[in-house]
Amino acid sequence: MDSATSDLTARPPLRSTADNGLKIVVVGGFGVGKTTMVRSVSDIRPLNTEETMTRAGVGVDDADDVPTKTTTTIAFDFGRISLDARTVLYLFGAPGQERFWFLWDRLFTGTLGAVVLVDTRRLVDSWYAIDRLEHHGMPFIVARNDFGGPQYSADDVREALDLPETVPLIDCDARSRESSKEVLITLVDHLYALSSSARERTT
Ligand SMILES: Nc1nc2c(ncn2[C@@H]2O[C@H](COP(=O)(O)OP(=O)(O)OP(=O)(O)O)[C@@H](O)[C@H]2O)c(=O)[nH]1
Ligand SMILES: [Mg+2]
Repeated sequence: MDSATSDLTARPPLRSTADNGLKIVVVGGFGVGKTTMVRSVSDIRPLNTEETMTRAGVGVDDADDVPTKTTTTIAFDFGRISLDARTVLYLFGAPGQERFWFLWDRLFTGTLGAVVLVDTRRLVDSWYAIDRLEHHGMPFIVARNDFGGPQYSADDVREALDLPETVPLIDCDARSRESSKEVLITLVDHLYALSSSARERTT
């Protein structure tokens, strides 16, 4: 058996009891680890639309802060994870480069919530994502991906991103399946809390 096949069989199939499917997007600036997160957490072999960054992108692709990066997402990433016997998340990773941002509004269609990944070395790159999500009225959480950047306090990050206390902010390592799963659980808990309080207000 080759490694690709064994990799696939190691991933659990979708449970027959799964009847609660939620579409989730992972957004954020260029190179913050969106594709890495979808890859690390997905139960199925993820679909990626990665292309090699060539010299043609110099001056267009802002790769100065991520010098080890050789590919970039040009459409979206797709993965799937079962959180429990009933709940399955369909994960879409957005492309981070500005020239592909026009795809985001389409990706948001039917989405219940979002993870905004941030790199503390480049917090400003996440402003656009937060702005778009607020524009769409879409619930989201913020996850600080660990690139070994400055260890700002949570309050400093909230202030820099103008994040209200009601938006969860957590730390993660997108390369770790467990850590990425924790991010998704935090988002789903947040979505349930929001829908419960909305229900309480209407009763
Ligand atoms: N140190 C560290 N590196 C990471 C982490 N997550 C991702 N990386 C690395 O950062 C680089 C960028 O990761 P990607 O997942 O391609 O980033 P992206 O946000 O999908 O990038 P675009 O789609 O091009 O915007 C890769 O080389 C990853 O290996 C992390 O948590 N820590
Ligand atoms: Mg990507």
